[in-house]
Amino acid sequence: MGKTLVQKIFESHRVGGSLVTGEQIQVKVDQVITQDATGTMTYLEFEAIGVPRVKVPVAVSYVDHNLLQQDFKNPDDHIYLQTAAAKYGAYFSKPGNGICHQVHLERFAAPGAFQIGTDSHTPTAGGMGAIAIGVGGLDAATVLAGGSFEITMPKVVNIRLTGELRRPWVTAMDVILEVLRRLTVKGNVGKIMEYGGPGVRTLSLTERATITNMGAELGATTSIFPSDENTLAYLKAQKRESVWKELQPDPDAEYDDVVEIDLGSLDVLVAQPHSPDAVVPIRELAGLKPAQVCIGSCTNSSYPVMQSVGRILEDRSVAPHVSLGINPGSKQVYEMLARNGDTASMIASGARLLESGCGPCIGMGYAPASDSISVRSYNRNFPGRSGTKSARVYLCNPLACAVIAIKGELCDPRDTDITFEPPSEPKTYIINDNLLLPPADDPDTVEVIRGPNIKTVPVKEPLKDVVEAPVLLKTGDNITTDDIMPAGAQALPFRSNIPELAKFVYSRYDETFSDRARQAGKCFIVGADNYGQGSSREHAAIAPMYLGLEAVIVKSLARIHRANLINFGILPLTFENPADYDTVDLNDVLCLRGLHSSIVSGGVVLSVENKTKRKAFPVRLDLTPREVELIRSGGLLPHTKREQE
Ligand code: MIC
Ligand code: SF4
Repeated sequence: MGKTLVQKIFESHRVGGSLVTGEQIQVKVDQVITQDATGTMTYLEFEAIGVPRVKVPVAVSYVDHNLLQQDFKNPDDHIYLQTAAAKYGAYFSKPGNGICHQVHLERFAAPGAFQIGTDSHTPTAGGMGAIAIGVGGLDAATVLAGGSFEITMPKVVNIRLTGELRRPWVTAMDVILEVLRRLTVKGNVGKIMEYGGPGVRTLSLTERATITNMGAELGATTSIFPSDENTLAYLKAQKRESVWKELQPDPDAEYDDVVEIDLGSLDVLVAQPHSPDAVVPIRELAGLKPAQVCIGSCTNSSYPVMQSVGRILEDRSVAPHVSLGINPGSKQVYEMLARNGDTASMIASGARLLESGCGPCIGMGYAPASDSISVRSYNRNFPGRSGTKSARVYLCNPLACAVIAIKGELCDPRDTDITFEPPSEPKTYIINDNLLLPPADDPDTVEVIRGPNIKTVPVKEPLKDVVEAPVLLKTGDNITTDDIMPAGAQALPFRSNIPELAKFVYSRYDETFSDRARQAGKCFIVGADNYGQGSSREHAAIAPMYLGLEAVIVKSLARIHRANLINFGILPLTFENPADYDTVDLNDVLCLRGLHSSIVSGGVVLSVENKTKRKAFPVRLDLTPREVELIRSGGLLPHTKREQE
């Protein structure tokens, strides 16, 4: 039987386990990326493991999320990361160099590579033909320290593309919005989306990266494209053709599922508040008036996209009631736009040019006004993520965003009088890596500098035999890690200070949670489907663990959050009978007994006693042998420490 592209790359990196779907596999990792908001914790954990130098061929520590520098906290984190990278053997991408995924695509991503990253949009590099998976910080720290990466071998879904996009106005963003409309944010855990079919060759490398980037919103493990002549053309233009190789699935490869998309049938689409899968044709919402438009983010800020935006804005004006913010994805993109005059067109149109970083995408400044509409070319529109709880965020393609900023209302650009000359793919990119620092040659002379906001990582006690605690929160479906552990300008500076960060846990969702948890000392959270979707931030596990969270009991869990819960010793329980969700109420006292003997690998059913209701209900605990060890130890850090002793 022929092999899928996914199977080929897993096979070439396998160091243990099995390639059979659903079984555990261990792989060696080629590239590890971190960003500042998750990276400080990752490098603190790497230090706690106690290995002197990173043991992967390429590690890159990016700074892109928190660039506000309201006081000493962010710059202290940046200096910690810079000195840690130099000492421990990672490249350091300085603030200003750009968003990790965009820069990584430009300078490091390679076809056939196995990459992990402490950011859920790590799959961007799948556009290059890499397997690139978002993970929690502790999983990355373990790999940096020389460990293999373990994962359940995913299913492979073939997304078969035919036809060609109706350019210029229908873009790669509309492809992924269509995939989200069909497959939704739920039910894709444990799957890799492998793109194929004749439509692939009609998409440029950066268009493919837009699609794999926002594939994160499906909750899938990752997404990948073949590597072909378009991949080569991009790598040549980046003067990196030496890493190119052709990668295709075998013609007789078998997939777990096939989804067909005719690119030629796609319209300009928009995701409505508050979920990336609430997708409709933009024409259905024509006339809605935004107060803000944002163009950029790791999804849509490559040079060809930004150049198109510049051309659309040329000799035109942003509507009086709209504020247009543009954050180009990298210094390379920014410099090229500046040199060819596109930034001048943007500035002249009235756009506000923001730094090259994540910015408004996670509410790091540029928050929209109360109750207003913000239209963004970004990938997430979760409630409150923009920094304004009452704002309503719509997601659509960057060229439509530019037209909307000019017209002052949602519209299909094809229904307007605006035209522009679409640019061709650049033959060469400007290469200037002066913000990308290689690791130090003489690490012994480098001192790692730690500011006062950098605290040690809290560690949980080993698993108790009996856990009794109240339910302090009962949530609905699709809880995001932005609900659990908000980012934004207030909370983000505390990513390396868990005691302070813990005050923000669930603060947007239920502002009493953190205080109630502290008072109770121990607690359970009950949730519904797709609990913990979104970001890779392990802080959504560490900070609740610090507040005494013992277990979540939910209908289903998102992949990265589940791994993070286990890494920090929190039991990820699922209702055996989803209907039991309705029988548990807030403040019910639940009790689990005999955990030491009953937690074994392969799937067990435990009985949860509801002491308040005087009845019991069954829950499932599916753990691999490794995960059983982690849960017993109180998490990965105490486990690793114990193994070293
Ligand atoms: C996001 O888009 O939600 C983030 C902010 O990039 C996160 C990482 C983080 O919380 O630091 C992600 O996607 O993993
Ligand atoms: Fe940054 Fe937004 Fe991309 Fe996350 S989704 S990496 S916050 S630009």
